[in-house]
Amino acid sequence: MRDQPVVRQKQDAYAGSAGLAAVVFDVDGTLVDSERDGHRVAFNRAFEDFALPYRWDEALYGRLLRVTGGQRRIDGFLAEHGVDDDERARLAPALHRHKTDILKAMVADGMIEPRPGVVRLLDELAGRGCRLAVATTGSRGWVDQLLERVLPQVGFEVVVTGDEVAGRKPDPEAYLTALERLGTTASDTVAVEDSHEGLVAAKSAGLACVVVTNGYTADHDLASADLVLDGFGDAGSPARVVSDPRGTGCAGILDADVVEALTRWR
Ligand code: XBP
Ligand code: MG
Repeated sequence: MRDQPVVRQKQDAYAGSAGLAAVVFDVDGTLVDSERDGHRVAFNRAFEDFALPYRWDEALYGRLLRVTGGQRRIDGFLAEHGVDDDERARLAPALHRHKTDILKAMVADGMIEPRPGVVRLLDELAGRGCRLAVATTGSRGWVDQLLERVLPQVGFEVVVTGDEVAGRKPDPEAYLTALERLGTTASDTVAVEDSHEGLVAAKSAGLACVVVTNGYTADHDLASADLVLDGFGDAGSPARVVSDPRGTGCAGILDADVVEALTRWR
C-alpha cells in the first residue's frame, strides 16, 4: 500500500509567476549536503554495529552513490564482496533499517543543515505562490523528519520518497508521481537536482532541470541540464555558473526569476 502523499501544508490555489506552477526539489545533495558526512557515516556505523568489517571511505562512497537507494547500494556492495543471495536478502534490509535509525538520530541532533542559499530560494518561490514539492530516492523513514527538522517553515505540498515508487532515479517515476499529485504539468514545473541520475530522472519526466553540483557530483555527466551551478549562491557569494544553455543570464544566484525563466524557453 503506497504511503498517502504527505501534505505538509496546503498552499493556496496556484498564483505563481507566469508559467511557473511548481518546483520539485531533490533532497540528498541538493536541499542538504547529506551524503559524505550524513548517510555515509550512518552506513559505516551500521556496519560496525553489525560487527561487519566494511567501511565506506569518501572516495568509495562517491562510486557507490551511483546506485540510488541505500538498500540497493548495500546489496550491490555485499554482492561485490561475495555475499550470497540468501544472506544478502536477510542482511541488506536489516542493515538498511538500522542505518535509517542512525540517520534519524543524526537528523534529530541537528547534524544535517540546508545548503547555503536553499532557504532564500524556497522563501522567494513560496512568496510568489509557487508550489513546492520533493522527489527523492531517500526513504520515507527519515525524509519527513529531515524536512521538518531542517526546513520547518517550508510547506512542501507533495513529498515523494524512493520507497513508494517501483523505479528509483534515473527512472522518472518519482517525478511523474510528483506531477500527478501536484496536478501540474512538465511544462510549468521545474526540477532542482544535484546528480546525473537525478537529472536523467527529471528530464525523462519532461521537466526542465537545474543542477546544483556538490563535491560528489561536480564531475558527473550534466550535459542535458538546463542550467548548472556549483551552488545556490547568495548576495556577496555568487556560485559559479557551469553552464547556462538556455541563456537565463544567471549571474551565480539561483533565484525565482532564473527558475521561472526555465519555463519560458520550452
Ligand atoms: C540519494 C539517494 C539515497 C541516499 C540514501 O537520494 O540515492 O539513497 O543516498 O538514502 P536523492 P536511503 O534522490 O535525494 O538524491 O538510504 O534512505 O536510500
Ligand atoms: Mg540527490
